[in-house]
Amino acid sequence: MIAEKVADHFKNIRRKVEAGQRLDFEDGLVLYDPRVPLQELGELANHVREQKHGNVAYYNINTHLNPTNVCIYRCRFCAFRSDLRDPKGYTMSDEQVLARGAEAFENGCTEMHIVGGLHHKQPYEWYRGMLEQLTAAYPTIHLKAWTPVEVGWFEFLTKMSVREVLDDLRQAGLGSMPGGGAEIFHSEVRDQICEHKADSHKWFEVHREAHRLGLRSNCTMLYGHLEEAFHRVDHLLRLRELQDETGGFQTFIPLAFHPENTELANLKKPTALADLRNLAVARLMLDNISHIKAYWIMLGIETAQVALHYGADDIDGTVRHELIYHDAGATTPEFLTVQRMRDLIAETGREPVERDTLYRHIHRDPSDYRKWTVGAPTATVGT
Ligand code: V47
Ligand code: SF4
Repeated sequence: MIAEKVADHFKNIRRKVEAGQRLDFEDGLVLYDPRVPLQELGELANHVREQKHGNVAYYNINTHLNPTNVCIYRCRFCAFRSDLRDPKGYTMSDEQVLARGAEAFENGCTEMHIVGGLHHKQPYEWYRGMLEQLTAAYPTIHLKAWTPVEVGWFEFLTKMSVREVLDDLRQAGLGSMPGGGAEIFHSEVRDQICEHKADSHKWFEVHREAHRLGLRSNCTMLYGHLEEAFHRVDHLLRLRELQDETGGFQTFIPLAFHPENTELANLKKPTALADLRNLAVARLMLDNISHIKAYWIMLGIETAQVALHYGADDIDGTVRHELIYHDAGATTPEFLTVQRMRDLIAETGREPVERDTLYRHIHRDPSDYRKWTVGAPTATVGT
């Protein structure tokens, strides 16, 4: 497309967005065209973001738990995984998992984000048991756990259906599902970066079933590796389609590829400009997903701050014990204090609001920060 055509098409996109009309595949390709000025794209995404969320920017108080890094798969973008006998390999005992629960409780966490490798020697009961034990010991902490990759593995281990596995995990304490394992759905790319693990059909089957059971979930897209713009637009449209059907996605998180210590270490990490473009395009294309998350661990604090004016309304949580990005070269701090989190949002002119995993407002007891009450959901999921 010649430059004038791109400019005309972008004008048309602006008219569509202002009229509340849905963007299509061709529009998505134009938004990714570097000739569309990032500043103008950001302004349009910010317009939608403010229509949906006003001046509010969300954060939560959470921690990560990666119970093992031993994994049967070898995704080419992954620096976290390990073999069983590798000195880096670890698998947590029940006591270690519970100690993490105790630490989360002491820190006032409302959420534990639990994902890890697929350990070929650990039974399904180990994975399920940790949800059950954490829920029994710390019932106020929401467990956002496992991706379709793990659920597919549990299906294999137990011979239960996806629905039965999810129902069983829910009874053990599963509160919702994180967005991982999505990578890039298009098989041209997926077959090159994670050929063996859950394919796009499995990923959508698991989220569809989870939504049918009333569980909420998140969704992601890993960008900046072997994919091209049309793979990304295809990815976003597939997510939008499931959201039309179920309304169960809460937030979309674009994930920038970190190449260090991976099989794709020859590639460069995406620039901050690419990060902001991905966030803005997502805000414009995913008209039916409420929240866009600028995951500060991955973006860096400065880009996450700018992102709050490029379509994002959430910067994730205080986070502790993050491994997936730090193993792959992330230089962000290991965690942020609540005050730092609030300050960095306030510095951008946005109003910091603490949320729980389901985007309900959290009101802390001023005399004991480990006690809180929960307000109404901030927005209907799917709007
Ligand atoms: O699926 C793995 C990605 C994901 C690398 O739901 C990498 O709230 C970049 O899904 N460089 C897991 N990305 C993380 C994830 C997530 C993170 C924060 C919040 C939520 C949420 C979900 O991380 C994986 C994969 O796409 N990943 N290795 C890497 N080297
Ligand atoms: Fe295993 Fe997940 Fe890493 Fe793939 S991304 S190798 S499934 S830990």
